[in-house]
Amino acid sequence: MSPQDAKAEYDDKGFVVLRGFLTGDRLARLQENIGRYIAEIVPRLPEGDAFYEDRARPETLKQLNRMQQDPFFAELKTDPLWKSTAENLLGESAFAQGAEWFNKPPGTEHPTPAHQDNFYFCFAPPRVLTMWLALDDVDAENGCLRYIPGSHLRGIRPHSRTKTLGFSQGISDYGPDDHAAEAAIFARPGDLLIHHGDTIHRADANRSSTRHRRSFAMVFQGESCQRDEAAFQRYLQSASAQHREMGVAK
Ligand SMILES: O=C(O)CCC(=O)C(=O)O
Repeated sequence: MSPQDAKAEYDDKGFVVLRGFLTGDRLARLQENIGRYIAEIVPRLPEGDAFYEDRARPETLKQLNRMQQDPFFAELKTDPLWKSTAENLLGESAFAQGAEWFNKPPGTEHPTPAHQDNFYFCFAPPRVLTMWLALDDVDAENGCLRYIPGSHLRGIRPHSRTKTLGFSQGISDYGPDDHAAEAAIFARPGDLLIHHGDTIHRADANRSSTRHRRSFAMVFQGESCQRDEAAFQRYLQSASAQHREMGVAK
């Protein structure tokens, strides 16, 4: 897809899918470094940087935050391919906040609640986007992302506390009309899903007993973004309260 077409689709729907964004050596290098990070770095991380469905079972690792503490991922934040793609869609110069990894391991009950990322980030103007790269085949069975097209144009919906570690707030009045409007996005390894910070999205649990549903994500914020610090502090306090309740140390 041309950069112009990608921007037109992103502006219209609040998301765009770039098929085969990473292929060959580039995809293999990312996969290798994620494997290395999980094997060598994760065992030494504080609890807040690595979330498990069940900490006693390492195979249930489901989320990695702040991966930019590792030089490979720090460098990826300024990689021209990722950065220029984000800047084209945002329409201004932008920088990456950090790198994250998400999984829905098989055999875990782990849906992603409906939410808008910018409810967490608190940016105005909302010139922020999330780039979510599939690392496995992703479909309805293993919990693909589901977007509501055009929802980025309708503001932030009310959110309330959830019991999902890593997604502490979800849309509180998500209903049948929302479910009916969802676009389910199936993906292959290397496909990139990009969504606007105000786009509503969610994912079901992984219903497969054998397949993982892994992804690598980076959030880019445009230079014009200003944080509403009071709202952001309220969000951080609520996320910390959830972590305390769920027994996750900082
Ligand atoms: O991987 C998921 O299920 C959720 C990811 C997500 O919500 C995000 O990257 O904004």
